[in-house]
Amino acid sequence: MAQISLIGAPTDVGASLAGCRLGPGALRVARLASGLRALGNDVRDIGDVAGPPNPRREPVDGYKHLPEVTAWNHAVRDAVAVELAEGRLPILLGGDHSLAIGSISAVAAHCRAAGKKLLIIWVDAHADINTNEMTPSGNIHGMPVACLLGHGPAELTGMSDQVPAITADQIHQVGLRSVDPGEKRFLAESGLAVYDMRFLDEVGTRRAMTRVLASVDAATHLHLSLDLDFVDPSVAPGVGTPVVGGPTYREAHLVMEMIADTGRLGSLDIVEVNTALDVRNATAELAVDLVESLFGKSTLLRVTDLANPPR
Ligand code: B3U
Ligand code: MN
Ligand code: MN
Repeated sequence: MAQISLIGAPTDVGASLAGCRLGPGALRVARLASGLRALGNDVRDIGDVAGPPNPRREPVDGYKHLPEVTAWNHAVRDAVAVELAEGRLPILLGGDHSLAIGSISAVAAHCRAAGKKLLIIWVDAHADINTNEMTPSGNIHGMPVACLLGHGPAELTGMSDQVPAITADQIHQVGLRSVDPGEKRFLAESGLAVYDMRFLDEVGTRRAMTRVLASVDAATHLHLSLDLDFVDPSVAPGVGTPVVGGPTYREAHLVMEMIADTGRLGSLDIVEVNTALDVRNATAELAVDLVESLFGKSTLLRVTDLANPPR
């Protein structure tokens, strides 16, 4: 059982469309806290961090809303750091995916101080590894992975205790199916592990996740960055940049269940739930279902034998 802290960051300053600023409220309405409590966890909702409104300006130097994205990320980084220092498991309720810069910067610094091995699982339809030179949109929610790897404006690359905040071997991406031309090159050059949709189709979700989790041991801190546009839009319609051809409801659950089985989840981002585009809060409810699986909800009582995982 975990001691969980919910941290809301109601903003869409990094996104293409407005609406995911309503994500934290939608996740709370979908009963995230009580769902986690029902599984035996201690849950504290610290409320929402504050930041500037969405000015809806055009990009400057290839970045849309850089000062606002920076301010929100400072608030998120500081709140996540406080909860980690108290030994709690922070769940960031986004908000758009640019907020993972602040969240993961705090997690990376915490892991270095605590002597933990950080592994980030980035579950997304997109690679989010654009720079201001490659971006087709200027939206910073398409850039957090690049910023965490040290490619981006100093305001965003310098959020952790060192630059870069993480190295490419610390991040595995799952579910990609929309990658821009510059991102493809960057991914190839950085050697980042990518389990794209073709890989999931050909090899299967279970075998892909077995590989993702192969290095996990007792010293590992797993961070899951869950962009809801990972799931097929037929199941998760409430996202700003839906991409057809994503995992089904059950395939997405298997990803969560296999992470749960490791017992090593240390922090989580739930991002890009866009209530303005959603259908009867279905995407927020899906997110809560997925998070319940991530925290061990299962149909049957299960005894996980990590030494002898099923092949
Ligand atoms: N790669 C595109 C689209 C995108 C990235 N992340 C989201 N959409 N959510 C971009 O604008 O960088
Ligand atoms: Mn994303
Ligand atoms: Mn995405």
